[in-house]
Amino acid sequence: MDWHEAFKGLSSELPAVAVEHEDEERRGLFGKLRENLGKAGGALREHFRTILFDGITDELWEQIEEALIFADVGVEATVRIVEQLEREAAEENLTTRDELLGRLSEIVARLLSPDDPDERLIDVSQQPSVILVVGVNGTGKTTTIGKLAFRLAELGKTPLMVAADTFRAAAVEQLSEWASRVGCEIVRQAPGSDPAAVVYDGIAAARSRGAAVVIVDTAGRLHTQVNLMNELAKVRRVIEKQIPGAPHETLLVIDATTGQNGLRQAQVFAESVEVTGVVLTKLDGSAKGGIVIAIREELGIPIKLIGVGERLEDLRPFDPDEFARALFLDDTPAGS
Ligand SMILES: Nc1nc2c(ncn2[C@@H]2O[C@H](COP(=O)(O)OP(=O)(O)O)[C@@H](O)[C@H]2O)c(=O)[nH]1
Ligand SMILES: [Mg+2]
Repeated sequence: MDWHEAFKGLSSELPAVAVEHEDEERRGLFGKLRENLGKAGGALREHFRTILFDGITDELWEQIEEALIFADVGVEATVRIVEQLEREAAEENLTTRDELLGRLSEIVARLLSPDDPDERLIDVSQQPSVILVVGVNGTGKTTTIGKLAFRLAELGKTPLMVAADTFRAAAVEQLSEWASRVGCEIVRQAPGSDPAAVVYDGIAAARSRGAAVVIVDTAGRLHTQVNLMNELAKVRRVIEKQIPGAPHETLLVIDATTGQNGLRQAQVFAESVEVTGVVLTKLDGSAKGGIVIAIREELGIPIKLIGVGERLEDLRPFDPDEFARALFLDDTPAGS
């Protein structure tokens, strides 16, 4: 999936430079994802290599279940996936390793695909659009904002960053560094300021300067979790008051290496703020990848973006088919 397909509301006339860039990226996309996913995909494929596919037995299904659970897929989702695989294998007489893993990858891809394909898009159709970024400290919020702003700028949607993580002085500095790397504007105040006030200024600035997308960084930890959730709710209200219907996106950032703990974080945030999508980061690290499936299955929130490294280019739109193939299949499929 290409970047220009990841957004709702882009002009169909893309800057030439962005298109060129995407052409380059499309080449070897699959191999690159595989490479980027590193251990995340590797661990699961490795695990499957140890399974002998020499006959459809209960033991085979148990081994597949074990591999999925080990990869953070979660018990409920695993049971559902393996039951489906068993059913389809029986109906269609699938027996070989290639047939079974191929089907497993298809089942997972289906499961990861929202019923409405538009649901996975990031809405930047309003002028300005507001994207609120939330999540626990250290998950990769600020880094993701830098990477997302980079892509938006490339696609001709001028971003403006708002440093509403005022709790830590370093957080404002870090976001400012990303802004200068991307070459976009940032609205900030002194550390300790009221985040709602910074957001108010940010939206006013975006309006007067004609910025297309306002991306709001937020704190990931306060003195208590209740404080944090109250603050996020207040920030939301300030945004909504200035622009009815905003924020147009609330992206929850989750560190994939935290496994099932990431799922619990997601639950807490989803209950307090209206999360419209998940950004799953650090899939290039020691993550086992299956958490993508657990989040989609158990929370029903679409995964919109994945982080696969620390560089500006290391954010990608989430593509269920591509992702499932990278998790389960060894061979590069024809056509990619
Ligand atoms: N390997 C890797 N590191 C990441 C990724 N995203 C963020 N990081 C790193 O995670 C750390 C915390 O990121 P930061 O953006 O400061 O998190 P925040 O506290 O949520 O704002 C930094 O060292 C980032 O470089 C990713 O996709 N892959
Ligand atoms: Mg931060």
